Amino acid sequence: MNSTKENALSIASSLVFFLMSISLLAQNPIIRHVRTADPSAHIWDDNGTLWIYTSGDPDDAVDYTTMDGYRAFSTTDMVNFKDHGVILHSKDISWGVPGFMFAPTFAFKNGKYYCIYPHAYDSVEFKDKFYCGVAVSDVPQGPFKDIGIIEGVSGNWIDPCVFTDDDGTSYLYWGVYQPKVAKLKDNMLELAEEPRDIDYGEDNFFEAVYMHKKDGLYYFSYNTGTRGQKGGDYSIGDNPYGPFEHKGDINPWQLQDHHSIIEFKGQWYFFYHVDDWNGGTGFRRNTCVEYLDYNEDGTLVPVKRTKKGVEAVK
Ligand code: FUB
Repeated sequence: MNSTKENALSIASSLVFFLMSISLLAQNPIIRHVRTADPSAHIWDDNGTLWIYTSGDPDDAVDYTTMDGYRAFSTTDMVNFKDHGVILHSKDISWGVPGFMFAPTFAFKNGKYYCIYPHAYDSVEFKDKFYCGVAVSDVPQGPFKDIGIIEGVSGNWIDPCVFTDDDGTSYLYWGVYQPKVAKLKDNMLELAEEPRDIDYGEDNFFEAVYMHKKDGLYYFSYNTGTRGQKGGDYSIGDNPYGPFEHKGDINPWQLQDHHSIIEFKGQWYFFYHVDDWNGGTGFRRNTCVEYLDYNEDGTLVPVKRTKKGVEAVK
C-alpha cells in the first residue's frame, strides 16, 4: 500500500473512532426534537431502565401559559432516550383550562403509576388558582388518566414533588415562597395529615422543591429563583419533615433551576433544563443531565453545566 493510501485509511479510522466516542456521550441537551422542561427522573421496578417525565414548552412560547403535554422518556444507557410521546395533556383533564401544565412529579404505589401535577383551574394570573391534579396509569409510559385532585393543595402554589421513603410512606412537597410537606394516603389522592411549613435554615425558597435521600440523609433542594440569589440551593436533615440545615449551592448558574436527582447503575445524576439552546428562552427550554458528586461529609459538590453531558453506562 502506498503511503498516501495508508494516510487516508488512518485518517478515516481516526474519524470513525472519534464519531463513535461522540455517540457514547449523552451530549446536552439530551432531548432536542421537542422542547422539554422540569425533568422528573425515576427508576421503577425495572432497575435497568431510567424514566424521565417532562413538562412541554411550545417552540413559540412567550410565557408559561401555553405549556402543555407531559412526555415520558426512557433510557437504559443514559445516551439513547426513547420518546414515549405525550402522556397527559390539558385536553384530557376534566377540570381546568387549556395549557398551564406546570412541572409534574411521578410516583409508584400498589402496582400503579401516578402523575401528580399543578394545573390551573381558572383563567389566571401567573401561578394563581392552581389545583393539584392526579392521573394514573398501569404502565410507566402512560397514557395517564385524570382521577381528580388533592384537596388542601390549591391556590397560589406549584411544583409538587412526591418522595417515598424506605418504609414505603410517600410525602408530598410543594409551594411557592414557603415550602410545605404532608404525608400522602396510599390512594395518592388525599393528604394523610395537615400540611407543615418546612424549616430549611434560610429564607430564599422560591419554588421547584425536590427531595432525595442518600445514606440516611434527607436532601431538600429548591430554586431560589428571583429571591436575590441565582439558581438552586439545598439543605440537609435527618427526616423528611426537617428542620434542614442550609448548605448552599447545588446549581449556581441556572436562574430558573428545576431539577431532579437519582442514582442509576451506581452513579448519581442531576437532571435539569437550560433556556439558551438553539433559540431557547426561559419559556422554550431543553432537558440536560450532569453527574452529581458528594463530598465525604455528605455535602454536595455544586453541579457544573457542561455541553458534554454524561457517558454511556451498561
Ligand atoms: O415550568 C413551569 C414552571 O417553571 C415550573 O413549574 C417551575 O418550577 C419553573 O420551571
